[in-house]
Amino acid sequence: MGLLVPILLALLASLFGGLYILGVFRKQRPGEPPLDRGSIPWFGHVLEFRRDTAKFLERMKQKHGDIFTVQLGGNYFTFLMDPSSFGAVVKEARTKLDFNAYVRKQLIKVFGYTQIENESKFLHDSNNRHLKGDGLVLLTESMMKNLQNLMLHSVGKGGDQKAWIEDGLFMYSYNIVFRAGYLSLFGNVSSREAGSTEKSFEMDRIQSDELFKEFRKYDQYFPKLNYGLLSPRESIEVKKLLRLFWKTLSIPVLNNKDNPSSWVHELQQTREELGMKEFMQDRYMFVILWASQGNTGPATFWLLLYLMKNPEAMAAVRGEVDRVVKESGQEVGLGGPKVNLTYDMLQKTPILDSALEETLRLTVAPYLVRAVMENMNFKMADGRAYQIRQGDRLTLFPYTVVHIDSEIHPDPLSFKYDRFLNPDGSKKTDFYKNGKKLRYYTMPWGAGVSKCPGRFFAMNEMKQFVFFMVFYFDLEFKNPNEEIPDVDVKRWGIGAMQPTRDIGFRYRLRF
Ligand code: HEM
Ligand SMILES: *[C@@H]1O[C@H](CO)[C@@H](O)[C@H](O)[C@H]1NC(C)=O
Ligand SMILES: *[C@@H]1O[C@H](CO)[C@@H](O)[C@H](O)[C@H]1NC(C)=O
Ligand SMILES: CC(=O)N[C@H]1CO[C@H](CO)[C@@H](O)[C@@H]1O
Repeated sequence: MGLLVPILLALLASLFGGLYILGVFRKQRPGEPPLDRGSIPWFGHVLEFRRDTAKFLERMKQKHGDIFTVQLGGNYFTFLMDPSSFGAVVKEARTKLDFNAYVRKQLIKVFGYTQIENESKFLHDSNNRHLKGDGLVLLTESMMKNLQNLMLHSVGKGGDQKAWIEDGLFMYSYNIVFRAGYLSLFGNVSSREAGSTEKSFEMDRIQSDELFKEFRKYDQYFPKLNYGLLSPRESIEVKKLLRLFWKTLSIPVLNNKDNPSSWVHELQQTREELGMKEFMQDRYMFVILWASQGNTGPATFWLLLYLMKNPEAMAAVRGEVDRVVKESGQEVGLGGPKVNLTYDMLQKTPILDSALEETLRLTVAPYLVRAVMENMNFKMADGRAYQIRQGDRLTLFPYTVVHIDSEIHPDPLSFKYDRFLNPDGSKKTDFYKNGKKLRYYTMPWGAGVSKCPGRFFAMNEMKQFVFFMVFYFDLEFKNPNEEIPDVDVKRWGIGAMQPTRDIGFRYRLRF
């Protein structure tokens, strides 16, 4: 009897503790946003959220208004659905809303990588030094050379130069942009090692293609991996892939390459100097490969697809591209030199810029997540204030809230290549909601401290690829009545969306 009471008490305590952890007792306190825990303890709404995030958030918004808290897999996420209030999140101090606290956990879970002290400060320093200004010019030049190698190596080399070549538009775009981007950042096979320059170009083509095939496998597991939903068999497969990437990108291998970018070089150097173990440096190299190559290829696919579907847009972009080449004074023919597509030429393409911005609006859909570091009082643009609890996550999903809001972007699901152009040909930046001009009218790169540092390079890469495609080639759908495919809804929140199926197309030299 004497023992029974403490045992019962302990049981009760652990039962309550368990229920507490499952989130059963959490109630909306006065001043907090509406709370929707969902019907399943701990998991909350995670199934519906995963099935189609955009649809789920639309439903929650109808039900609760423009701020609410939902339970997802043991965590509470507060979604802010009012674009005019985004600035208050983006500009909040790091002591209250921290980006890195969330990223650190994801990096361990998804990439097996443990951050160094002051990781984000070191990253920012390197970004500022090498992804802008002169560093960006160099990277862009590398990208051009690598694109020429991958896309145009057989041009003017005999064979039937006017033959059509068939491929899948998604796989073709993703493959080329991934490989050229990878070679530009991580360096190419040295001619010393290959024996000749010609041979080194060929080895770059072969090795980058092998890497892409493996990367694509990991990429397809990524949504499940990100949510911890892999089956045991898939987990084993993913670990195998990771080991392969770590080997391919290992420090000795990279040290042997020619022309690595100063950005990647410095990121690695910093870690070495701080005494990071070499295996962890290798893992970091894959984090960088993933961040830099996972989105540009898919986004470029959509851009090319929308241009092919919209003859007027295609004609406008092609006219601009032809003019830019002509004005550069280059004589381009089959046997002659390839277009030297310089950084300066890329600054003279407002129509292509607008078509790209429009594509990103329609097809790039990241979440922006911030960890709430202390209880805070959050003020919305219209003056309402809410208590947000420490330990929760404040989240923005600009795709639903900004990109496809019909008040901000009329006829929001249509591709309009000149949506971001003023009548005088300059970049359009004034967009309104409730009569107020918006600072954040499209957000493919995120915002604030976590805003994508690679965006200038990314835009150049995508423009360079499309520039070469429309300048050098006639493009046709295999099926003349081809439709725009649906997006794979499992990828909401990750970045650039991918199509549910590929599109057959063919290309052949224009001249
Ligand atoms: C279309 C192409 C791209 C898109 C749509 C994109 C989008 C994004 C977004 C939305 C974030 C922020 C994530 C967040 O707030 O949680 C991000 C972060 C990042 N991106 Fe990009 N990105 C692209 C290409 C690139 C490229 C080419 C590079 C490198 C050259 C790059 C390097 C990075 C890095 C290093 C971060 C992490 C920043 C940090 O932790 O502070 N991205 N990107
Ligand atoms: C990290 O930053 C803090 C504060 O700026 C500094 O005191 C510390 O030495 C830094 N650590 C490293 C490894 O640089
Ligand atoms: C391409 O143009 C750049 C900038 O004008 C120049 O530095 C470079 O030498 C040119 N490359 C070729 C192959 O003509
Ligand atoms: C495709 C490409 O850019 N190859 C380069 C690799 O590095 C060597 C050595 O610097 C260059 O000569 C190649 O042009």
